[in-house]
Order: sequence, then C-alpha cells, then structure tokens
Amino acid sequence: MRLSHSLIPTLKETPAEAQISSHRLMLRAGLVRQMASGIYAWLPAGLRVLAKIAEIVRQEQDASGAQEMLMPTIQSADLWRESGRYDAYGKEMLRITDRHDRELLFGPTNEEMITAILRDATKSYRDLPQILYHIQWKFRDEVRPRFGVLRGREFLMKDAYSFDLDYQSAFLSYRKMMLAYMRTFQRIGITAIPMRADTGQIGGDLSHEFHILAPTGESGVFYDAAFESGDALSVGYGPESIDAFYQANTTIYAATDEKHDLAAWAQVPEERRREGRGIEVGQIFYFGTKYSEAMGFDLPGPDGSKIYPEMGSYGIGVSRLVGAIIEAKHDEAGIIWPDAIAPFKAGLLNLRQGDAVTDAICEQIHGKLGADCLYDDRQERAGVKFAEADLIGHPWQIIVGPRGAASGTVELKRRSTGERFELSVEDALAKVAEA
Ligand code: P5A
Repeated sequence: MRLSHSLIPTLKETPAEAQISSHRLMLRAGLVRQMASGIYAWLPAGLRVLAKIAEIVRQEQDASGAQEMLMPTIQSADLWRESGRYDAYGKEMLRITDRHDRELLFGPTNEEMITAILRDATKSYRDLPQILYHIQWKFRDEVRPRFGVLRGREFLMKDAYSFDLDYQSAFLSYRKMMLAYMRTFQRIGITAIPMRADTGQIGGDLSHEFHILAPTGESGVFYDAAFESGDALSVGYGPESIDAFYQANTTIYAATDEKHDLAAWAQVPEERRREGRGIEVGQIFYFGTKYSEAMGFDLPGPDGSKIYPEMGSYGIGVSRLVGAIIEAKHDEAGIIWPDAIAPFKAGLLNLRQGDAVTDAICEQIHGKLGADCLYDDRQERAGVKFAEADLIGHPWQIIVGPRGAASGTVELKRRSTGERFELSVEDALAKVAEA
C-alpha cells in the first residue's frame, strides 16, 4: 500500500483524552477514531490488525472442531425473559423499541440466542456434542467506558458455546477451548495466563480468565513463572493431550487477587512465584444446565428420558486484544507489533522520493511485498518517515537511501530489537519473508 494514497491519519501531539499508552498510540498511529463514548471507527490500518487477530482466532476455533456461524447483533427482549436475565442484566443492556413497540436489545452476549437456536434445530441426543461460535459486535453500556478499546461500549467478541450430554463431555469441551485459547495467544505472539475466576453475570461454577501481563492492567494477578515459557502449539486436540495440557496449566497455578487460592499458590515453588498486573482478554465458563433448564431445552436420551444439555461459553475480546497487545508491546517511539498481527509486515521508506534510483528499488520491493508493505512514498523528510514508521510499529523497516542504492544495498531495521542490517534487496526480502 502507498502511504500517499492511504488514510492513516497519524498525530504528532498526544491526544488529551487518552490516559494510557495503548489508547494514545492507537489514536496517534491512526488506527481508530472515537465516534461517541466507548464507540470507535476502525480506520484502514486498525482494521487490518483486527482482521488478522480475528483470522487467527477463527483458525484455532476451527482446528478445535468448533463451527463458525453468525448471529445478529439485535435480539428480542422475550428471548431474555425466558432465561430471566432481561431484568437481571440492568443498565448495561442497551434496550431498543422498534416502530411496532416491540422490545429489542443490542446483544451483550448470546447464551440465550444460541440456546434457542439449538432447542429448535436439534431432535435427539445424537445431535450432540456441538460447539458453535461467531465473531460479532457486542454492546454493553459500561458506566465508565475508558482506556480506548480496552473498555468500550461497542466491542468485537469471539463467543463460542458448547452443548454436551454429560459433565465428562462438557468438561472436555471446556478444556478443548482452553487449549484453543492458549494456541491462539501464542500464535498472536503474546503471553496470556489462564487464571481461576468468578463467573459473574454469566453464572456457573467453573471459569478461567486469560490475562496479558502489562503494568497498567486492571487486575492484580499472581502466577507461576512457568507460564512465561508455555508451548501450546505442540499440543494436539486429542482427548489425552487435552487432559495432560489442562493438568499442567491448572496445577501450575495462577489466580487473580479477588480469588486467590492459597492452597494452590502454596504448591508453586517459591522462586517461580510472580506478582503482576493483567488485562483480561478472554474468559471461559462452564455452567451446566443453567440455560437449557431455564429455557426448556431438553433432548430425548437413548432410553427416552429427558436430557438437559450441559453448556459452556467461551469469549475472547478481539477488539480489546488490539489495545492489550499495544499495552504490553510498545516503547517511547511507538508500537512494537508482533509479526503475526502487524497492520503491515514491513514499512518501506524511500529517503529520497523522486530520485530515479531509490524510486526504482522501492517500486521493485513494493511490487514483491504487495499489500502487506506500507510504502512511504511521500515527499517528506527522512526524520518524519523514521518517526512514523516507529510509531505505526512495523516489525520490519526497509530503508532505501541514495548512498546504499548507488551500491545496490538497503538497510533493514528490526523494530523489536533495533538491529540494523545492510543487505542487498534480495537478501532483505528473504529475511522479511522468513520471519
Ligand atoms: C463468554 C462468551 C462472556 O460474555 N458469554 C459469551 C461469555 N464473557 S465476558 O467475560 O463477559 O466477555 C468476554 C470477553 O470480552 C471482552 N470484553 C470487552 N472488551 C472490550 N470492552 C468491553 N466493555 C468488554 N467487556 C468484555 C473481554 O476480553 C472478555 O474477556
């Protein structure tokens, strides 16, 4: 993409309304603009990050056996009356009335809707187990939306729902999702730690939150240092490996400070104990038959008796992740994106726009890298281009100046380490491709 023809409205000044780094950097790097309190427009570069995160989430959900679908954002109030949550949800629910005075709402989550769909679409115990998910916008009228996309009112969530015939099978679904989450976060390039959690609004008796460590995180967390080097990608989805993985990841203990399990904490060796702050980027719940019973969803079992499906729900804050990753990965100069989800894999900086030699080299590189390369082809000073590339946070910068160009070389800079390499165009392209 050519920067001269792109809408990436970077800001030099620090926006006054932003209190934390990720919010400031998202505005300064031209990723988002606030449209109303807690409601954001995703500009082209921001949307590229959101889409890349969503795609990794999607691939790992699919790999775990979950099926993608899409439920609407607008739901009927009657659906929520069936579970009893319509009144219980309170002011966080955005309630809407249509022209016929029918009561609707903008969905804050989808347990009721998916239960109604399965109640309607399944006939017997043979139709289970099922895990379904969608990636859809939610609305929660938070009292105090803040920190940009970290606590928005409108936000993008991946939410999955599992339906099983008994506890054993439901617990397997729960552990499968936990593994899918660990693999997802590892592929994104961040460390997220699973912690025992309270179940809050969703209900139930087993829940884990996933926290990204960052000094500005809202929750105080205690965890085992072993998590910092976890490797979920080598674990398959077979029942035995899921079981071994879950054992390892829940007995290597971690907890939030509200629900600090002293007995489990005592098992963590002294030298591996860590205390820090975390941002919750996901939460999973097992809540048994809470919704299936309340909403009259039962299936005939093998002997004809009624079976109320055992359920769980599993959320990832896709839009929150964008802010959380920046919170964990930035410096004074700007964002330091992990390779897998950067808006552009490389920034291409032409230090003398209009020079026949630098222009030709840049065109060649841009042609090879295509849309995942942001070509700074503006008539701007080198200093401006350097600062913006650091701010937007491309994992690689390919710097093409007249001196190197004359001898057939370009400079390659790695954003995360500051390393610089003087390379031929071919070698620079190869190094970017192999990362
Ligand atoms: C699980 C999926 C649920 O809603 N129902 C369906 C369950 N869980 S949750 O923990 O309440 O939300 C899941 C994740 O969504 C993100 N999130 C938010 N992101 C931005 N702004 C918000 N206001 C917001 N509220 C929740 C979090 O990442 C959370 O873990």
